[in-house]
Amino acid sequence: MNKKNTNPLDFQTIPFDFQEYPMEEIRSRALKYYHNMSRRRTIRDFSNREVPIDVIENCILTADTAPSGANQHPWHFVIVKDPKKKRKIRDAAEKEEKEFYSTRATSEWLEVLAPLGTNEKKPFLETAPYLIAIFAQIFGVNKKGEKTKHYYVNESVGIATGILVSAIHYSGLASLTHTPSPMKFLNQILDRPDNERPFLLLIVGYPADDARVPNIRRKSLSEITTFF
Ligand code: IYR
Repeated sequence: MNKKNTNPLDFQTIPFDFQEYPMEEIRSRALKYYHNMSRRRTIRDFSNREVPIDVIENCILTADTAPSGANQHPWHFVIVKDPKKKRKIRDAAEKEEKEFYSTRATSEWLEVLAPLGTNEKKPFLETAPYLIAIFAQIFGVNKKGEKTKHYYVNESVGIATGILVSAIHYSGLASLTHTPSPMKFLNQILDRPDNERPFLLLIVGYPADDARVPNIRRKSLSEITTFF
């Protein structure tokens, strides 16, 4: 029989199944992962080539392994394949983007976007096989219908999204992190409740055969780090 728990901090634990590798292997895994992730690019020219749903499902299960504040998993993923829904999302997003590019964006903002060649046209919202709308649950709702507090929502959903982007790339597909702004229209089109705020729209699929990407560079280690 288990000892009775009298200490409130003595919550139930299970042994940790840590996978230990020899140091040479750790080195080589770190380098290989880096080389693999270096090949990831955000693409905007998508093919309409099909992607099996089980691949998407496994990438989402991978995203759900993300750490989250108080282990609350404050995220919800809506996977959109239905052409009618995609059309509605494209129409709404292009309406907002038109506003953004013609009036809302500051000239300073447009200047930094110029090298990326983005504009208000978002054909990929219909071309790509899947859109994944990621929602952040800014608060929870318990069984009695009462609001419950969620902690570190942005950090948690940001990490889950990063893991999702990485899983999609590792699987051999491409993605685009798209943030039409504002994107509240996603709640209405995708029938999500008020406690969920659209966080990001991820476009997933294969690149078009003639896809091109901006000629940008990544930063060097010394530009992004300080060691003590
Ligand atoms: N949401 C717009 C603008 C845009 C903003 C940033 I910051 C980008 O890195 C890319 C685009 C759009 O999707 O076109």
